[in-house]
Amino acid sequence: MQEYNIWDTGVEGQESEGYTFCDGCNEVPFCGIKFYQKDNNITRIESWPGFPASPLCSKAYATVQRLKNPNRLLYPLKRTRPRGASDPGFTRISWDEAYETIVGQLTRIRKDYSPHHAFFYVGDPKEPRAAVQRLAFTYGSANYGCESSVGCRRAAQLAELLTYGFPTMGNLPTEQTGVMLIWGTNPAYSGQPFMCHGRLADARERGVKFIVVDPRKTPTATTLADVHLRARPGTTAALAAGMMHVMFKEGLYDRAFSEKWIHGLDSLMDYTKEFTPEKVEEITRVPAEKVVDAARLYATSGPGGLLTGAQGTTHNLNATNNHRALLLIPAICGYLDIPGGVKKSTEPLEGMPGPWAEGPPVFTRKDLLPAMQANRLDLEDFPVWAEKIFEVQANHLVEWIREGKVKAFLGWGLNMMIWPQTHEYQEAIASLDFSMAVDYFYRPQTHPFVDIVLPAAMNFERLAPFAIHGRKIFGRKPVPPAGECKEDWQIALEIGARLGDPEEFFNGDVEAACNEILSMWDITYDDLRKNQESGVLIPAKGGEVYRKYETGDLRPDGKPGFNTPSGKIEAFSKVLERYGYPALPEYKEPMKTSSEYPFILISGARVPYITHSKWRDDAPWLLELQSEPVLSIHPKDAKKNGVHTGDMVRLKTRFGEMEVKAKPTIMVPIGVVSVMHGWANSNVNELIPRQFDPISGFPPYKEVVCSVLKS
Ligand SMILES: Nc1nc2c(c(=O)[nH]1)N[C@H]1C(S)=C(S)[C@@H](COP(=O)(O)OP(=O)(O)OC[C@H]3O[C@@H](n4cnc5c(=O)[nH]c(N)nc54)[C@H](O)[C@@H]3O)O[C@H]1N2
Ligand SMILES: Nc1nc2c(c(=O)[nH]1)N[C@H]1C(S)=C(S)[C@@H](COP(=O)(O)OP(=O)(O)OC[C@H]3O[C@@H](n4cnc5c(=O)[nH]c(N)nc54)[C@H](O)[C@@H]3O)O[C@H]1N2
Ligand code: SF4
Ligand SMILES: [Mo]
Repeated sequence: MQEYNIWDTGVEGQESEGYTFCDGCNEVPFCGIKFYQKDNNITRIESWPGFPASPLCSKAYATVQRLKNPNRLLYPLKRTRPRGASDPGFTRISWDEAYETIVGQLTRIRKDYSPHHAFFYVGDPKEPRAAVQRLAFTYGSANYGCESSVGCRRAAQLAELLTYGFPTMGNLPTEQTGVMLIWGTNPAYSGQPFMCHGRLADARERGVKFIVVDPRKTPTATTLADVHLRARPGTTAALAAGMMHVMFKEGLYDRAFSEKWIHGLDSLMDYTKEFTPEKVEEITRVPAEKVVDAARLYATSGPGGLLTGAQGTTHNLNATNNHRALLLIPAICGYLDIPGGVKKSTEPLEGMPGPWAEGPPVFTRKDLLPAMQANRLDLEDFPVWAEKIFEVQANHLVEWIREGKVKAFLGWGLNMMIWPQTHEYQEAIASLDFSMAVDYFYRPQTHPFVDIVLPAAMNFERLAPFAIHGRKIFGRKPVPPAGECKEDWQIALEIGARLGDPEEFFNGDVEAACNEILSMWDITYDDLRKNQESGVLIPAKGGEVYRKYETGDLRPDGKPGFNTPSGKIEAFSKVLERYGYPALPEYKEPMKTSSEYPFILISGARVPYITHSKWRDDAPWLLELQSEPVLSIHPKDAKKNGVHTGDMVRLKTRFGEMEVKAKPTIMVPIGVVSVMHGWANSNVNELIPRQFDPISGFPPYKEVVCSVLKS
């Protein structure tokens, strides 16, 4: 096996430069870090000059503190006491022993059962993915999943594919944009992939109008919104139907476009008839006149843009249809793929569907997937998902393990608290023949339930993957890994090399694997080194083309139209109809409040200094900024319940309960409370049921009803 290919890290006693990307919010290599190091210590960092995403936020600075954290995993570990024991007795082992165990188990499982009985998984970190996908598919398993096939971006993407035939989270306003619709995202704090609050504020200065849909008074809403629609969580389909009702009734929609390009326009018009502004007010708690104002503003101030979140609209039991409904608003206004509207980029980098969340198909060996489609575990449970999304919907893992359909679980960046009723996944994974996890730190909510824990090199210490921004590619200049840490790609490649054909896995050489991908654009990692700061631009073949539904550029067969079964935007989805689901984006009433459970619970709305389960003891600097989870409750609700700032309260649903500190704030509306997720000692996902949207399989992280009582 080849040794890790480290770079010249400079002369002893002298400071030298390095380059890497921040992985602080689990975005694909997003913001660039230029760092200075001396004697294997990072001495300072700054925003990478010329890198498209900057400036760095507090979490990037915390990656320096994280690097030298004394609690870091530095060696491979194996468990010596029973799985789930309070002290599982992890002891240090060599990489050889770790690999022999893993490869031995994978070989046995392939022989005794099938390769599909091994489930490969990557949590929210995007960087390990391409290598892990190649490992899973080459080993022969159809069953690869990720955070997005538990509860992140892909449900919205499923809605986009069913409705528009292409994925889009919308885009930033351009010079032509007249109005923006921002639905269920708070880019002032988070946001994917734009982190664009400043650019939105600039657009507002230019006169662009903003409609923001969010139950909470977020900084995005308070700084941008001309109209803020504070819809009750989970009621997106009703609000969207109400806005379309007004547009249809007042003749504000783009009739010529809609009649030509929307499949099921008449049924949509029929369906939205009953969603009068008054009825929509009753359902969503948005005043009727605001529904009318928003509809008029959006339809008459175009071109209109759209910005949606990865998950704000899909963390409920009507996820797919809620998201489908909102997508139809820009569609009936004729704003799709026009300058200033909802653009579908003409020039993505060839061979790269979306940087790193999904690896380059040629490299990841996606060509092996069609022959394995019948072996996907989600095929029966979530057939629409299985048809459209290559990652396996991973929420029925508990059942599959109980039924003996999964025997081994291999996780990179695995956090078991991601799942609703976390303990059921912990118990299920603990009952497997074999499991392993790769991480930066030992995680008490996850690692006691697996057999082997491997130490991952951090952002400053790895070469792969390189960064892609639009058509520009940037390489890294790392320092050597601490202890015996290895980068995620190297671990995946070395397992692959030992499993079978070492050539297929570049003999474990990360740079050779990167070069295989870079060869798609006729460059090598050395070219990235030669253009370290500026990156390498891969020139586009042509200019931006709009209205591609007319030119045939949206469909693989080159015919005009959208890439859907009808060739049109599908208000009425032929795919959903084929599987017996509601074909129109129907509204479904969320869980009902009662005197016992009077509040609706939003769990996991993002906060600036924390990403999910990370950054607690990892980086004490950030812990100083956000030291504990809090529950936001409206001051009037707090007063009614005798709750004051800083009081401990008992948050309870029919499915679980926990203690948390209360923070009365007008950020949440009356009747809604919001709590942070990812805290090991108050894991809100134990309060969320294992119930799922039947189409996407998404859990109701932002729908469940609850009570709040002073402890
Ligand atoms: N209640 C509730 N639950 C939610 C959500 C919510 O809003 N509410 N949001 C959902 C969403 S959108 C998401 S994305 C998920 C979060 O998805 P998770 O997968 O739970 O994300 P993290 O908590 O960041 O966990 C990542 C783990 O990977 C490790 N890690 C970080 N970077 C790397 C790396 O590069 N390599 C390796 N090997 N390990 C690494 C970290 O140390 C951590 O242990 O949670 C989902 N769950
Ligand atoms: N600082 C930080 N940044 C992050 C992350 C992080 O944990 N911390 N996580 C990263 C990840 S994995 C993701 S997925 C993205 C998430 O990025 P976003 O999707 O922008 O997530 P949030 O900032 O929580 O914004 C979602 C908003 O949806 C609102 N909401 C809840 N229910 C509904 C509803 O039914 N309808 C509407 N219209 N709105 C609703 C919430 O009040 C919340 O303000 O952020 C990424 N960036
Ligand atoms: S927004 Fe902050 S945490 Fe996210 S990549 Fe950029 S610097 Fe890192
Ligand atoms: Mo996410």
